[in-house]
Amino acid sequence: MTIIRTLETGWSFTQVGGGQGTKDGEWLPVTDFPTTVHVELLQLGRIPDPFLGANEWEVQWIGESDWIFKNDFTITDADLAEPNLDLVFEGLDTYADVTLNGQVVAKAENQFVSYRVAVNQHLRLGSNDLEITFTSTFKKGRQLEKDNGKFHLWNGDSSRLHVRKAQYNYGWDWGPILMTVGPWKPISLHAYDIRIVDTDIRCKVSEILDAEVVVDVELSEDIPASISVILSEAGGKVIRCQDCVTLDSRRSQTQFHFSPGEVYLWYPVHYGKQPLYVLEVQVKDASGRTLDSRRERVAFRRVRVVEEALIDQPGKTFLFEVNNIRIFCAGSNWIPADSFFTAIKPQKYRAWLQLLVDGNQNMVRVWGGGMYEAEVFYDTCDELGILVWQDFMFGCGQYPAYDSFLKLVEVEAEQNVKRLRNHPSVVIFAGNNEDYQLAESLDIVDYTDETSDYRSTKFPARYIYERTLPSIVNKLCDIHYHRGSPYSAPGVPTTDPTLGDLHQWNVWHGSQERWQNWDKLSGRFVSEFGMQGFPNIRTVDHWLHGRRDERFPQSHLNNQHNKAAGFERRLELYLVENLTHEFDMNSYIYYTQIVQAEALSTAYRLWRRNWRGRGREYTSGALVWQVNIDGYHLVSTDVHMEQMNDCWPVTSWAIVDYFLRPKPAYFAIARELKPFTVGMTRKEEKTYTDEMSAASFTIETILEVWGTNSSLTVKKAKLELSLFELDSSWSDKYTMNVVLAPNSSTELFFGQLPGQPVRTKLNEVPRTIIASACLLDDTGCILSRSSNWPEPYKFIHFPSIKDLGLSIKTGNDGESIELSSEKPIKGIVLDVEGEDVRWSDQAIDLVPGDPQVIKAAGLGGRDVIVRFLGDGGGLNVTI
Ligand code: BMA
Repeated sequence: MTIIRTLETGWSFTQVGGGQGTKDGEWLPVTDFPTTVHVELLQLGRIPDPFLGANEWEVQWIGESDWIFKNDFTITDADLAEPNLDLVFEGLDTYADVTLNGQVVAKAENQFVSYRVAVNQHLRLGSNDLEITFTSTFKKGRQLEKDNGKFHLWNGDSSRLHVRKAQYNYGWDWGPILMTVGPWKPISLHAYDIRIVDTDIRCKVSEILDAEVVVDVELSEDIPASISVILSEAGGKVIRCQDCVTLDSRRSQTQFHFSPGEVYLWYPVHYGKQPLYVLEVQVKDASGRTLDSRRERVAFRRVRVVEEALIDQPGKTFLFEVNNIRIFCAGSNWIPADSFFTAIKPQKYRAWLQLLVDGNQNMVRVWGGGMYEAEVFYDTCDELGILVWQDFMFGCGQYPAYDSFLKLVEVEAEQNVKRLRNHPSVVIFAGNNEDYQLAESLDIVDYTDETSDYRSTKFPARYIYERTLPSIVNKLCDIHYHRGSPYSAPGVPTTDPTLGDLHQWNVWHGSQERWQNWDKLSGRFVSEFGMQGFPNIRTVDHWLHGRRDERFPQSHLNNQHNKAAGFERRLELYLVENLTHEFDMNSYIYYTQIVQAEALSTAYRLWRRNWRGRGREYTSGALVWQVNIDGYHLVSTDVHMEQMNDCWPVTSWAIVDYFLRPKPAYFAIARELKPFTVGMTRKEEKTYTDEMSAASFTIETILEVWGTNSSLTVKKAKLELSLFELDSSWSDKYTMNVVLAPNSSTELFFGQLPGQPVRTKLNEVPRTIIASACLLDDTGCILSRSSNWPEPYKFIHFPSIKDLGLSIKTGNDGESIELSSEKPIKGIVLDVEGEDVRWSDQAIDLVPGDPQVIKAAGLGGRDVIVRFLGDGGGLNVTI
């Protein structure tokens, strides 16, 4: 049996030659293991917190220094008697020479891989010295760049393209430059007779949803052994147990076909349960002694990426089908949740992913500029039913493909595909993030060439994305491979909205379109789009770190905590186009958050409408950029939101900030992703009555109303459509019974906006009519609400606050509030002084006759601060 001894205590580290933070020859104790240098120096108080103020720039020397980590461990006679002794390094960041008792035993050059080294001949009885010398990744990268060429990129230092390390460590448009260094994953000593080298498990589900599993086992040596495979339920009940048949000297195989009801299928969240099984491989000798065993968690599901012709529209679908159910994928892009990977604890991963599910999302994309995530990330996705889109770790770059680089990539891809392939949540591998887009921007991609080797072209990494990675993925698993994100189809540019996936950045970046035009900017699967919004004021105060004089939107420290090029212009562009706004710190936070909430919820609303049923899946997914921001978390491992501190604080596209405080956009999106929703849009239609005249026309205001239903059955509901004029007491109401088709959207109304006269002159100001729709089930329970206001909001003359009839009542327990009003109110965001509250909703609109109750965990009966459009700078409502 393999005996594993983890080397996690007794480590110390030093800076080679000493430097800014340490003295030459000074060995410092390691507090946490695995670890990296910044984390340790911070624990020791040797560096300032890089996430406060502008301290990022005080710690840049760390990444340009060399570091040694050392440990001594004891070896006994019994250890030495073992036939095999291996040191296993699960992850070294990044360039490292490992010596054992003075002998070099390993050289590492890829952060994303593990290393196993046979060390029998280097070990001695008693104390053994292990030393790992990390050479500066940044300097090594610069040398590689000198030797192999400088290439183009977006974000970071161009030397990163030669280095297999988390690319965002070089700085990104939401992240600081922090070049981590150190033994970032566990190190252990393995003693064994023989070991299982690989278990290739293929859980297959046929078109008629029959399940089977085929298991291939590979041993380290050819010795007489019996190999059995046991499949059990998660609770331990054995379902099948069977011996393998020998395939060749070291490989054996077995397979199980299941009868109906023997195993259950795994479904994405909201579509069914997530039954998980344990598959154990046992290797025994003739006397029945266990030589090795391995346990893997598995599940059964049939996943297809369907690319087929559409009715009435060009191109093809790009949709995920699970167990024959077509799924509208609504989710988020995921960047590493921490600048210092070792500081993110399992509970924090779980808290993030739970937040995603609570926000009615069902997919997460592990973005290519980060890292292949920790095991717990995928385990949690398996358990919660979150679908994972997994990029390979290449992002926004013109990557090389010279031999030594390619070799690193091959090992990395093989190891990581093997590590991830048994997770039922992982449904797609994509070759890279935006590398085809970058190549298109440089005009170095020849889409007519599908056959050459590419390595001698200006886009050499096509070899990686179109040869290396697909062949590894297809050899090692049954998961779909996609050349990149975005990628349309062979021969077609990535901006084609009718094929493959699309990154829609023409809102914010690119041509800076209005978000109201998301419907014209749709794609078959929008895997990125976003809008920035400031985080919570407490988060801003955290990075200001007591600097009250910097507490204004344009301050130096607020700029330091926004890494996006041109962010001031873009934030302001979307503000001035849509709102009138004040410019004090609190107001700026509120208004940018409302813009973000409006922009992102509008996208989900309009794109979900495009999921129109079989053959009409015009848009099959929308993944917001981005769910999280990276940060670090050194001290607390607690997951309660109010205790999340010490993280990287920044203004970014994130919908949840680094304290795991959701921004209003998080809630606005969640409302659009409920199982049943109602959506509205209004459009002006100008018709010329005489083709010879430009002065004679009519302008009609058209209201369109639709419903969505993500369940698999027809939903009967009642639609109540109420209309209010903001500056009069006029109102109107319509009720109709509606039937929502299963797993699609259904059009419910198209016509002139009630109450809005047809205009014949451009100076006729339209009435400020607000439409409010409610979808109710047959018990009168509200399934969904939506309101539609005339835009842009900046034209609206909001009523004075005293005329609103706004009432805020606290529930008896002091932990909920009921909001009601006598006039429509747009964009309500709630807050309190002091400790944050966990609100169940934010960025809501109110209309007369429809009070809303919001849960407020932690409110404790405190006064509520209410912001809304037209509030004149904030209203402190005393309850
Ligand atoms: C996307 C991403 C990231 C970037 C984001 C915001 O295209 O792939 O590289 O952080 O845009 O600019």
